Amino acid sequence: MGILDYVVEVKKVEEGSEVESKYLKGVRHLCENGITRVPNKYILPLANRPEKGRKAAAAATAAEPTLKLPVIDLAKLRSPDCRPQVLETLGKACENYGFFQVVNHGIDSELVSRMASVGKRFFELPFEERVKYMTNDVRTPVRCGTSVNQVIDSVFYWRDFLKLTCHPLDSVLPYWPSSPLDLREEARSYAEHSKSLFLELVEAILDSLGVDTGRVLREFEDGSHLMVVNCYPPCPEPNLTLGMPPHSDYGFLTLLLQDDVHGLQAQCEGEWVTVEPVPNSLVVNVGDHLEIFSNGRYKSVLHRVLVNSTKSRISVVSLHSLPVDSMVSPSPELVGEGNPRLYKDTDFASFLDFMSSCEAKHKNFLETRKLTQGNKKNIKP
Ligand SMILES: O=C(O)CCC(=O)C(=O)O
Repeated sequence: MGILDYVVEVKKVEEGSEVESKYLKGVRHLCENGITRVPNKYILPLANRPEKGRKAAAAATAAEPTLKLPVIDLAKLRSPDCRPQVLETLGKACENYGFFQVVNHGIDSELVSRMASVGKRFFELPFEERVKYMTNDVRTPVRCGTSVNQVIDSVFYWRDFLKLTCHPLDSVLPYWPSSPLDLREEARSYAEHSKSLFLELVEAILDSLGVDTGRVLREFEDGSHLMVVNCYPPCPEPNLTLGMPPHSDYGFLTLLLQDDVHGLQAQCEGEWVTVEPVPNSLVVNVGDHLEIFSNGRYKSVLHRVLVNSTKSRISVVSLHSLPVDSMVSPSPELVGEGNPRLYKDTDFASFLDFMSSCEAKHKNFLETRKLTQGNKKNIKP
């Protein structure tokens, strides 16, 4: 769907209901027009709300159980003496939490701040500027939208997003927003650094799994890379809604830059725990493809985002994986006697189609895993 289709769609909805069209324009637009209650469109059924009985004002504060993620120090990873110990910590983090935190990652803190700042300023642009990039076509190199999948979400989530395809960088760059004026330059530089960091982390992860790195690493160099800037404006009744529903990420690894506002929660031993923002660090989580590749040893864990009543929150998510035309399967080294193959081969493109056709709350890998595990006939020994 192109921009004209989008405008037609907004218009159609407008004719049917002026109220509905407001929601397609995003949460920021809604807030700019002044609201004091959460509209029905965003009110989750009781069972899916952040926490029954949770006080609105206390949303996403230090009163929530918080999680200090295992820390991976890249400076130590690069030191031959310390590397084995760091690889052990990394392996345990991926097995037990599916999440870890990277410090001394080498991405200049000024660049990190400039990226967060330009992302924030994009959402502060007038609606007329942002609407240019609003489309439901998931194949466009730039896409601005709201909720998770605004075409099929029955309940909307309190989140606006800007998605930038980052590979191949030179070809997609001319499509990225030309406003704010520094967006292309900062996002390009951040994307390049994020890719290098991803390659370094993947090499360490393959090492920690005992997998031959050469062949796989070459594939990742040409791998898929999507950057998502998320904006979660303050919400008058944060106990009624979520910024993002429980979901897992489809890729191999996700690198998350979050500002100092609490919001991200990961599922840990059946409980939702808030991931404590740590200055100058990046949060990294295992994606579905790594879970498949590791034959279930590393876990792609459900996570969600809470909103709060006072502060706007910005995050920049970098989703990295294999090339889109590749097949994702358990690594041969990790399948054998005593280690039956747990996942069938997954064609990346169909996986993406499957994901984009699901309602947000079903958009998690556990559903797919149930399908694959239930369908044991298709699982090769
Ligand atoms: O904003 C966050 O902290 C997490 C966002 C997220 O999970 C996503 O974009 O998939």
